[in-house]
Amino acid sequence: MTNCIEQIGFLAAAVLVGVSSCTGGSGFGGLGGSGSVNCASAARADVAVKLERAYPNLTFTAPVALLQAPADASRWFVVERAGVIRSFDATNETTATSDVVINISGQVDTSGEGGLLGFAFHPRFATNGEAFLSYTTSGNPLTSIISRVRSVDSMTFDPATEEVILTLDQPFTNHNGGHIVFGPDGFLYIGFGDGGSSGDPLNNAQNLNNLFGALLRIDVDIMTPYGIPPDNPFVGSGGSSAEPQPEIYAYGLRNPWRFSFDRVNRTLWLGDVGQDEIEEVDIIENGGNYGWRCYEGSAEFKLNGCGARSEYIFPVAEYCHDEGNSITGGYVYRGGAIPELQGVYVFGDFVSGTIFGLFTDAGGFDRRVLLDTDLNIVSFGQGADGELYIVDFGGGVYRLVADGG
Ligand SMILES: [Ca+2]
Repeated sequence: MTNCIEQIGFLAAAVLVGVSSCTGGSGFGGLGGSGSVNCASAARADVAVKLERAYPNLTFTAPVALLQAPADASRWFVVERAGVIRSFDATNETTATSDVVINISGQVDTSGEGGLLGFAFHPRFATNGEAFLSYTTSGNPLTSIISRVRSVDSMTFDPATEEVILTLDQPFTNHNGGHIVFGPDGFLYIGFGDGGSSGDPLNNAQNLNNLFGALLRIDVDIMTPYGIPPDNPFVGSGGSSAEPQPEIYAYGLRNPWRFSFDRVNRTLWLGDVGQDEIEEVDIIENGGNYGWRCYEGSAEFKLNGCGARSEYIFPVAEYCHDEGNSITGGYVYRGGAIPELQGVYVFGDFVSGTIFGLFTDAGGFDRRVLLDTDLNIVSFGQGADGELYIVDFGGGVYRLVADGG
């Protein structure tokens, strides 16, 4: 390969499978620009783990997410990119049956990196039957939709119950973000990418007057279509196109691809997909600016109009494109099967298939390789019991287990 193919996230990343590295082409002077990026490959973790195929009789079509309903370990729910959500019996390892929970494929546009990209149960799903969808529909070229659906049987959702609560017209078909998660505070967090193309040509992620390149936080339980949590950084703003958007919780993101809350200490972890050189793990703070298009990871990218370096929050871990090309954020391990991983943030790379662990050490975090796989790791899933699962975009679900051998 002589050119650096622009890295645009989980779908375009598929094109890169088999490309061992990406050479140059970013135009910012390379990793030496800041002198602070450590491109050394991660060492092997001293923890014996392996993957086992979970529910081997089930294969899904372009799955992008895996989750359980709040405090309910009885079933798993799988989000298929084309617009179908399925569920299956989590207690039957040999089950060969999955049931359609909802099918909105007729309104989902999978152009570029589009699709049904996120699904979240309301924290009180057991009593209110509410869940939320995140997908792209046809627009100019795409429009991102966040909507509420309601279940009357705790198992399926009638598309006729859908209530759109937020829309965002996408200028390009890539970098749609799309992950949605309820926080331990009961608010809905929504990740949106920078709007797409390459290098954030519209300067969206640093612009507070739009919702691109940001993590949003809204209250779906008050007002219509939603309210703004009182401690959002721009609460009180009118929210016109000339003002900061009150939904923004954090910004300066390129394409947040999966984020999660540590279920013990509530830390919010996020994987932000890089441009040509660097993939990053961020710990998200209220009001934080995570740097993109001024910085890619810790490296300078395009500094025109940017503030002092101290105004940005830099990754707690990053890796260069010799180790992978598209980060997939995971979870802090809180299961019981692998005691050595307790409290370790586990994440992966869609292209290289590597699974990493971010171990705490005296100086901060130490990124180590847990496993090399040949999977297209598109998401992690966390069971009610805290165990971790890996979703292969090729269709299978895998479980991270101790390697007793
Ligand atoms: Ca960043």
